[in-house]
Amino acid sequence: MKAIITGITGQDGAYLAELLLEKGYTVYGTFRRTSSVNFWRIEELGIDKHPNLHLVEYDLTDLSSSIRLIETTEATEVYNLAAQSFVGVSFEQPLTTLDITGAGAVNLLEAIRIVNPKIRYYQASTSEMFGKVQAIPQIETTPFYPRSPYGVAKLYAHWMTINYRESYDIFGSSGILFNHESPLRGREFVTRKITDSVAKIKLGQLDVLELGNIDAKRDWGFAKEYVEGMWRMLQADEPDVFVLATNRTETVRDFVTLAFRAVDVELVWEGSGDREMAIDSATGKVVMRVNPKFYRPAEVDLLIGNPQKAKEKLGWEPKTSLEQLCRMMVDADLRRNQQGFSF
Ligand code: NDP
Ligand code: GDR
Repeated sequence: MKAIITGITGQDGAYLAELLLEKGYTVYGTFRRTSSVNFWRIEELGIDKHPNLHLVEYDLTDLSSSIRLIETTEATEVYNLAAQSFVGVSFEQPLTTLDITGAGAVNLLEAIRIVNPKIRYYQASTSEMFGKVQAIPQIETTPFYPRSPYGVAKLYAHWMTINYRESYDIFGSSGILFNHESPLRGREFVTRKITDSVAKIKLGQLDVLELGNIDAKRDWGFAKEYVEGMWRMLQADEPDVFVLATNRTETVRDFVTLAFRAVDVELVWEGSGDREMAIDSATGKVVMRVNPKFYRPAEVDLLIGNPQKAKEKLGWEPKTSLEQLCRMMVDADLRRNQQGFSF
């Protein structure tokens, strides 16, 4: 059992590598050449020196590099997790996002078609493809309406995966994953930005957390459980499309409340719109305020997914509640900030 994971330096790549190593796979995890590569996630999981983990330099935008990767590793499963995955940045860098997040997937599909069409391929699709949602909750057959260059690029990769399945009989499955978070989440994403800031405020290292649209509603699950779903998709008899989600949605504001509650701070909310803020009820200090600089040109207002198909066909279901997830993230950030480092 040999698997390639593109994007092993990311949140999901690290958890998936841990899972596959536990299952006895040899894992080829790809990373990009940068001036200082950061392996903090696989180090935190304690798998960076695992004898069956091979770190391979690779860029998804390079077809020849993709062909070599498939050829030299002789992998039987490919999990394409690499992406420019930050929605906010995709508005500033739409073409780079298209190259990596959209066309990059086709480099891998082409390499599979050329080198070994028997390889099973997982595409990291996203609830961002539903964008301006056409139904509540969203399921596999809900029409798509992406609202960002990221969402549009992911939709292209999603359909190309289906196209390669139908045209060349390649086992390509897409997981339409709703937001999934963890202590390994990047700090640019809202949940981790919140938990890291709450930890810093608790420790007296920061005064106030600034956020953009706190009315946005998201369906947040625990990343470690979602990578198990990815693996199950590639063990199924047939390639398919599956939604992984919790079927619960909350606002960013609710997540802020939960995170402060995890450090025993109850909030009082004041103002509205651009002037909304949250005050520590015990001290009277402003600990969160809205800053319009974090607004996006177009927003996804509400996401909530029904994972019934994954439950029935893959036996997958989420287990960790949002309260548990939030507390786990705040605890990890308290520990890291106490120790004086936080990635
Ligand atoms: P991260 O942003 O944490 O990780 C993305 C990974 O892609 C990093 O390892 C990054 O490397 C790598 N990468 C970026 N550009 C390239 C490139 N040109 N060539 C090779 N590797 C590259 O994302 P997540 O782990 O959160 O998500 C994994 C995948 O799932 C992504 O495709 C994301 O879009 C998708 N997804 C995520 C969801 C979520 O809620 N987390 C929900 C639905 C889909 P580097 O460290 O060098 O930047
Ligand atoms: P999202 O995640 O765009 O859903 O994409 P993100 O955490 O960035 O935003 C969630 C919501 O929070 C609002 N928001 C802020 N977001 C950030 N990052 N920073 C802020 O200060 C802030 N204030 C409010 C956003 O406007 C948004 O509505 C994530 C990524 O992992 C994608 O790769 C993935 O495909 C989707 O989840 C599912």
